Amino acid sequence: MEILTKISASLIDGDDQRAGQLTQEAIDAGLPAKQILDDGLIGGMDVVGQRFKNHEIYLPDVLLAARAMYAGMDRLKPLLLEEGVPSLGRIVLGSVQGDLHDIGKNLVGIMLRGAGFDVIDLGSDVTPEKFVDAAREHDAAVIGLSALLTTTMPAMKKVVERIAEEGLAGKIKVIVGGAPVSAGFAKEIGADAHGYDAANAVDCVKALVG
Ligand code: B1M
Repeated sequence: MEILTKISASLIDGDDQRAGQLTQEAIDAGLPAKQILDDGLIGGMDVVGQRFKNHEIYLPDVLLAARAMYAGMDRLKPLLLEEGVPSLGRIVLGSVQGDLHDIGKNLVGIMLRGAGFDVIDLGSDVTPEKFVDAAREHDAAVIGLSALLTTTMPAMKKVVERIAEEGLAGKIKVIVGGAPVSAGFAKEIGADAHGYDAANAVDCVKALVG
């Protein structure tokens, strides 16, 4: 679909104004929010990631693309959030220690809120102690961890270990996700679930809270 290709292109160009405008046009044309997100915005970001990996573009270009992604997400947010849904439970969410990537984590937060969860978002670069302290303080049933770097994935294991050290194993469940994180890795570190995308994260958290 042409509009989705244009949205991807605006992201690749790092043009936040255009990304916002085109996303609005797609919404006005009646395209489903999930399709705009997956095939337009995330599709563009995948190309950016590939070009960055191949050294065809540099960090400032990726930052501009992230800004454009947020401009699009801002327009989609009201469509992904449903008002008045009773709370299904509380989840503490964040990007793990050392990781500043927050776009995917924020999408997961939006979708969870949209599904009726009470989300306490701790932001990015969150220490294991902070995750567990916040879960205890807010009486959260689940901690959601996001990592985009292979070097920050071990921080997920530290959160699982910290939960066990504090005698909270089984009481606080852990879901992990992010591009380099697999179901196998989740199992290996003792996490309770792996979400492969934001919608799947919602299904997993629903299953975790019963
Ligand atoms: Co960075 N970066 N980055 N970056 N960046 C990647 C991740 C990279 C793969 C690029 C590449 O080389 N191709 C690479 C990692 C390589 C590796 O570890 N093997 C990389 C690198 C190297 C770096 C730096 C080290 C670069 C440098 O400084 N030299 C640096 C690290 C900074 C740090 O964190 N300490 C860095 C910095 C940045 C920016 C700040 C410029 C920017 C982030 C801006 C921001 O987040 N506010 C950035 C970006 C944008 C990317 C790419 C291009 C895009 C990430 C993204 O937002 N994708 C990325 C390449 C790529 O992934 N294609 C890359 C869109 C987002 C919707 O997808 O986050 O995967 P994602 O989330 C998905 C799923 O994974 C899942 O649901 C989401 C929706 O479907 N999901 C969960 C995510 N979290 C979940 C949690 C769940 C469940 C599902 O449960 C709780």
